[in-house]
Amino acid sequence: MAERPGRKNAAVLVGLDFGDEGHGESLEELRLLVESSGLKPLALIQGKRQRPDSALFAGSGKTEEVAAAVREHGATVVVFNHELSPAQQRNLEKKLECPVLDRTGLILGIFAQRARSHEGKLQVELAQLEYASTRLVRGWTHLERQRGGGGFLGGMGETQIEIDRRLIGKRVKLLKDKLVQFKRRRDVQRRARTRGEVLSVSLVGYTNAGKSTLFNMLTHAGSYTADQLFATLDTTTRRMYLEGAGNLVLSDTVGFIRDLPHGLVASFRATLEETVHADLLLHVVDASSSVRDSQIAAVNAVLAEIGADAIPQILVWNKIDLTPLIPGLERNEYGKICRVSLSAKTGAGLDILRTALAEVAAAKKSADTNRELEHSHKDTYVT
Ligand SMILES: Nc1nc2c(ncn2[C@@H]2O[C@H](COP(=O)(O)OP(=O)(O)OP(=O)(O)O)[C@@H](O)[C@H]2O)c(=O)[nH]1
Ligand SMILES: [Mg+2]
Repeated sequence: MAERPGRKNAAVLVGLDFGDEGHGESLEELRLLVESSGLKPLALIQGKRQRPDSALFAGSGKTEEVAAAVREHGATVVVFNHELSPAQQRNLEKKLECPVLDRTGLILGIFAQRARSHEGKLQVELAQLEYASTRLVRGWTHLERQRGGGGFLGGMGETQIEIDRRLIGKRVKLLKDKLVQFKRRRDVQRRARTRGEVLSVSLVGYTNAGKSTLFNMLTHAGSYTADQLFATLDTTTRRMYLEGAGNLVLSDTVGFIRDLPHGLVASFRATLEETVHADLLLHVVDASSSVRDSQIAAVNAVLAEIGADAIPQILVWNKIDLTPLIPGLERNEYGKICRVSLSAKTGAGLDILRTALAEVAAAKKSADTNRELEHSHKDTYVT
């Protein structure tokens, strides 16, 4: 399809209300996602429906409205806040005469722009290929161009629309093999790193919750922080010394989001290994968000998906400087620390978190010592 003359990266957004809770917030999230991808949201078309239209998702009247907005704003792409079937996407592109992105395509595009490490790039490429194998992906071309092309999908669009499935299959296998090698190397590194360390802690949480800001405050490292979604893609691990507890290993990881594309979770499993092997998760929450609870639930759902739901968790209510909350610590009925409230930005409450980490480290140390003692008793008994 020839590119229509229009304003560069101008996007028309479409968000339909199917009666789901948090619809308004999900539109705000869509706007942030679109901005994070480098597109300019110029108009938002809304509507109410019982269920998606099988051919066009939005129904023909609404699709006309979208087409009018595309013409009016000279948009070069339309972004749906939903999952579209390959057929719906194709039909819409034909009707609207411009590329159409769905939510998964949008998130994949952002990930492609952000991936820095070799492993991260392979993981994104794998997810993109698995997504692409079912559909046309013209809408990505704007992202590819920004990224400067490159990679298997570089410049994908008009010429490569008909990608040979066999080729995709081969490439997918190659990528998976390479990722297995990375995983082995990572396992060895982790074992070496955690030897002698007291506690390994992984920061997890919804995207933009403030994980990297907190990571930097705790470790004095220079992790990239930004008011955009998915600022961090690669896991960064640092050692930090904690008074009274010794060395901890702290990891900053990719943020989660509601309905994170399944393929993406699967291909990021390697990066998330640090999380799966952690002794403790610090689940960072933007306490100032009106959808804080659903974000917590979305993060827990992804944790379950990667098999990290049984790891002890402390909720970190961050950004309390934007709320009436004050720094503090809460325990559950068993006396275990379950929540710390702080502001990673102002530093208020950080000392409380450090104390909490020291307490967990001390508890683990004494549990480890007891286990060793038990083992040595057993050895004595056997010999
Ligand atoms: N007001 C306020 N802003 C904060 C606080 N902590 C982080 N931020 C801001 O929130 C935004 C996101 O912070 P990051 O640390 O990049 O968030 P993240 O969780 O690492 O995000 P991703 O890597 O995108 O998943 C940045 O603009 C931070 O400056 C806080 O305690 N208070
Ligand atoms: Mg981050």
